[in-house]
Amino acid sequence: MAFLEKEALQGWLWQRLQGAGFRDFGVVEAGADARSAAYESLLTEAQDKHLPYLRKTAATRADASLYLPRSTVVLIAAAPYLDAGDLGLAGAGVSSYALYEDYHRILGAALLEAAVQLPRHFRGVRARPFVDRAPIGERALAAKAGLGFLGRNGCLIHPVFGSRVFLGGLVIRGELPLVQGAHAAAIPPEGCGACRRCLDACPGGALRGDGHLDPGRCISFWTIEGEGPIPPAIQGLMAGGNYVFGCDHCLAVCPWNQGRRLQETVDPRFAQPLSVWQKGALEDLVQGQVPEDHPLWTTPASRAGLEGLRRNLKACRAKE
Ligand code: B12
Ligand code: SF4
Ligand code: SF4
Repeated sequence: MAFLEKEALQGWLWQRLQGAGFRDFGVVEAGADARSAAYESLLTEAQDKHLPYLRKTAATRADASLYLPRSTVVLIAAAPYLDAGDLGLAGAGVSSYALYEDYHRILGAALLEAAVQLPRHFRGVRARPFVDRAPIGERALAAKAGLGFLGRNGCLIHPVFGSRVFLGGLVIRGELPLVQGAHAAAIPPEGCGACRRCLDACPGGALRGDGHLDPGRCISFWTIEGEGPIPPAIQGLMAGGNYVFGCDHCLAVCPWNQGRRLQETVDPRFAQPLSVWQKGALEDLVQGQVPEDHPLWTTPASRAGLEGLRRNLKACRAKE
C-alpha cells in the first residue's frame, strides 16, 4: 500500500471514531510485546475464582493478532467522559462511567460500522472491532500506543483526560502508519511516582500496589459482575455508602483526575448524564417496577439487572 493510501486509511478511520466520542488514538503492531505477553502470569487465584473467562481467553488478551487472522496492526482509541464530581452527582450511587448511555453501544456501533464499511473503501483491508467485552488486553495495548501510563489503581491514565476514558478499537489486516497518542510526550516516565492515594482510598484493600487488584475484595466487582449474594465482609464495607452500581474511590482520588475541565472536549453523550441519576431518583426507582423501555436500561447499570441493583442498594442501606 502506498504511503498516501495508508494516510488516507488512517484519516478515514479517525474521522469515524471521533464522531463516536474518541479523542485520542494510537496504532501499534498487532503481535504480543513483553508487557502483554505477561498477561496470563498476572492472573491470580482470585481472578480464576471470580472472573474465570479471563484465563480462558488469555491467549488473545496477550496477543491481539489472534483476534483476526493475518492481522497486522491494532488501532486503539480513548473516549473521555466527565465524572460525577464534575457534575455535582457524587452521591448518585453510581460509578461515573455509568452516568451515560452505555459506551458499549455508542462506541461499539461506530467501530462495527467502520469495520463493515472499510473493505468497501480500501480493497483488501479488514478489521474486527473491540470494546471491553472482546478478549483483548486493552490497557496494555493502550499503554503501548502511547495513550497513557498504567497507574497503581490498575487504570490507563491519559496525560490530559486522566483515567476517565473508555478504551476500544480495531484489530486490522492492512497497512497503517504506526503512531503514538497525541499526548505521548506528556506521559510521566515515573508513572505514579510516590503517590499512593488510591491504595489508601480503597475500602476493601483490593489494590495490591503493583497495578493489579483482587476482584474478591473490590466493590466494583461485586456490584457490577458478582452474581448471587454479596459476602458479608463486602456488605460491611458497603453499608452507609453509595455503591448501587460500581465504585469509584480509586479513580476519584487520583490527582490525574482533578481539575480536568474537559467540558469542551468530551462528546456530549459522555458529558450530559441521564436524568435517572439525579440524587435520590435511582433509589426510588429500583424500589418499584422499572418498565422495560426505561432509560435506566440503556446505561451500563443494566448489567446488574433490577434484582442486582436492589441487592446492592440493600447492602448500602444496611446499618453499619
Ligand atoms: C475484568 C475487568 C474488570 C474487573 C476486574 C479487573 C481486574 N483487574 O481483575 C472489575 C469488574 C473489578 C473491573 C472494574 C473496573 N473497570 Co474494568 N475491565 C475489565 C476487563 C473486561 C478486563 C481486564 C483484565 O483483563 N484484567 C486482568 C488484568 C491482569 O489485566 P489488565 O487490567 O488489562 O492489566 C494488564 C496491563 O494493564 C498490565 N499492567 C497493569 N499494570 C501494570 C504495571 C506494570 C509495571 C506492568 C509491567 C504491566 C502492568 O498487565 C496486564 C497484562 O497485560 C477490561 C476490558 C478489556 N478487555 O481489557 C475492563 C476495563 C479495564 N475496565 C474499565 C473500567 C472503566 C473499570 C472501572 C473504572 C469501572 C467502575 N468504576 O466500576 C473499574 C476500575 C477498577 C480498577 N481499579 O481497575 C476500563 C478501564 C479504562 C482505563 N482507563 O483503564 C476497561 C479497559 C474497559 C473499557 N473498554 O473501557 N473491570
Ligand atoms: S473500585 Fe473501589 S473497591 Fe475496587 S479497587 Fe477501586 S476503590 Fe477499591
Ligand atoms: S491515585 Fe496516585 S498512585 Fe493511584 S493511580 Fe493515581 S497517581 Fe497512581
